[in-house]
Amino acid sequence: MINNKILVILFSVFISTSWGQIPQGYDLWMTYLKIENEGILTNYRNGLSSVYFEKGSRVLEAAQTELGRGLKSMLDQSPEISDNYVDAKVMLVAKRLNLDKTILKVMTSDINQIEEEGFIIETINHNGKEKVVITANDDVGILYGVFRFLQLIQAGKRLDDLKVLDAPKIDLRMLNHWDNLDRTVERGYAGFSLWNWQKLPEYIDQRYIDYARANASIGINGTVLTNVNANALVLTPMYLEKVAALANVFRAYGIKVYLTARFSAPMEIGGLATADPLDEEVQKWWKEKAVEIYKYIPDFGGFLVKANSEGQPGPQNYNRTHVDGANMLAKALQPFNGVVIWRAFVYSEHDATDRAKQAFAEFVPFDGKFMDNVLIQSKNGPIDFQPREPFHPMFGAMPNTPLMMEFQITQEYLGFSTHLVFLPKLYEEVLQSDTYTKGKGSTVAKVIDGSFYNNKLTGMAGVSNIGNDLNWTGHPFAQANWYGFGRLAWNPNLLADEIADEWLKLTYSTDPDFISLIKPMMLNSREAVVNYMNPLGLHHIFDTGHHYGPGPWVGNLSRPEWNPTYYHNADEGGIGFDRTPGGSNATAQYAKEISTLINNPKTCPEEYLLWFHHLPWDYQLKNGETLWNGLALHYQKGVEEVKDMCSTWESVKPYISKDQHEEVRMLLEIQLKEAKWWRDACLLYFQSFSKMKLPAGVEKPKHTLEYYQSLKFPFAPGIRPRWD
Ligand code: GCW
Repeated sequence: MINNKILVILFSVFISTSWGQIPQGYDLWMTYLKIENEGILTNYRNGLSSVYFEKGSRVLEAAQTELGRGLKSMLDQSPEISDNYVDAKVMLVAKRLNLDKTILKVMTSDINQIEEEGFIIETINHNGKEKVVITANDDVGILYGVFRFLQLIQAGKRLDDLKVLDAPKIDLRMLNHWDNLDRTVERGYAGFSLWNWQKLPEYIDQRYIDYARANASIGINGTVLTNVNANALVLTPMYLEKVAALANVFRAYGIKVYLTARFSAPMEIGGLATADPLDEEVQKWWKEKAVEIYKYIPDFGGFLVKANSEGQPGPQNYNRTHVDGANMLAKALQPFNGVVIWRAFVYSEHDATDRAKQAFAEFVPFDGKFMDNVLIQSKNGPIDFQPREPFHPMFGAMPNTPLMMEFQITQEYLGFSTHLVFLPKLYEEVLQSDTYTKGKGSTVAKVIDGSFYNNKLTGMAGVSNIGNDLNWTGHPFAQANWYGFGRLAWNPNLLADEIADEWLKLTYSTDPDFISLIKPMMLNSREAVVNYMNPLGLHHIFDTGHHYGPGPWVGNLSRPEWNPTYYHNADEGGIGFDRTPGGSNATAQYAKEISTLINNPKTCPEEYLLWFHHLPWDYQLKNGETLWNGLALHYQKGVEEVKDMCSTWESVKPYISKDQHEEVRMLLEIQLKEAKWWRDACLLYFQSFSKMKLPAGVEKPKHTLEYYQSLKFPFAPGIRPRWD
């Protein structure tokens, strides 16, 4: 007994000191931190003491609940909810059509400018009283308005002069989950899939609701539940019933559900002998499947398809084209306003041309041939979500086809969930790249938001980094990537700087000293990872399969373009992939203004140097260093930058809780260790060709090249486990 008591006491001491409470982070950027500033608090409390909130739908109910939750938590106040519109003293949340004429008159925002899903938040003076009005044309606009309002309060904006008119610039703002039905997540580093298929449809996990809230809070309005390497079973009644239960939860937050359609499904679950898109039986099968799906989910969004890519079945198996395949599915979904999102991530083992050229070559000739409810989804760069790639030349080259952007939020090639890398910096770089297709200023953002070509449909997808880890994303700062993706899908012209600012205030602290220390660290983190992994345009030199850590020496895989050696081409003569007219001529896929620049190594931006050129080790860089020295110094710089991140993090101890601090501190240690690993392994390997000494300032590697080559990680996360 006595022993037990001692044990209990010891245990509780242990819990309260070293383990702390439940790890922070479940609430994401919706923690609704208590406002500490007394002046602001009083302003809010008075200004929000009574609210009129229009009723009538589940979306409005969700919005009202959220408002209550946020105000309670930030102000410790539950405003009186008045049913009577006229009585409401200080705040009105209602659709514009239902607003009183006298109110409409005093609003200074141009109320006719509210677009679909958009909203106005404005402080007005009505009959001598100040009131905050949140209004929209549709329910989801109100929901978005409420979330924005709460974010403004958290950021400390005063109530007296609110005036925000905002609307999404892109129609489909979606997460793509690469979640398998066995709950593993391809390239997932934050646990297992959120979707508990076994317990659905009866059991609704609170996580589904919180997931929907988080997405709605940043304007995400679509989710693809399943992996693009698809399993046809999700289209069978047993699963559709479960999908319907999720769709039902998400509907209250303005989110539509989409599924991946395995092209061979008519054979696998339909018993047909073929999946040929021109076969009438096949067409009929998909039409009937669509009817069936819409019975379960009346607002089903549509299909996402990976076809004829990395072994996935597709129309080319029957000598048909992407157009045949996509349009067949589009016809089946058209009666229900569903869309087909057809991926352009294709490359073939039968095609010896530069992989970077293949998607463009396969799709551009089909410009204008797809049905109106088809979008072509292209990754941001022509290879595969590398730490840095030039923008995909398809953007701007298909004026008659809606092109949808696919970014990767999960960090397959960016340090999994242990490296702090603020991805909006990467997204911004891509979105602000100039395609020159309609002269200077033809940014990728303009291509995808439709302002250029007046696309009927526009979209942006992010491959999710979410799993069932307590904090959703593994690394607390990876939450910022989910957040930032949503914000950029809403407005592709937002700057990474603004996004970092918003996220930090909502997540950690509004203290300006804290922000001024941490924001620069976030903004530089992407460049740091480029430096310690893939500097000067190097790419795809990751260890094979799991992509964990460096593997530039890998050269024995069956498909040439799976080998890092294919991409860096290092030999005694030099390093890099020649994509100029003397090489693969991939540069010709870009507008003249760009190709002229990048074809010449002297004018090619150095961050893309080895992406486009094969150059001798003693090639002189702009700063006068040899290519070899420059490479080594970049690797070293990356390591130094992570060291700086560690010391910056040390300096913010006073601003956050011990647990919050400790969590990121430990992760940064891993990042530093791995940055050194990348530097040492890559430099030793490339040195075996350059035969040159490491320049001054670059630390000596700890181990031999053989040591780094011997490292194996059979259980690295993110690959589908094989049970056989
Ligand atoms: O980069 C590759 C990934 C695969 C992924 C594929 C794709 C879902 O390594 O895991 O498959 O891209 O985007 O289809």
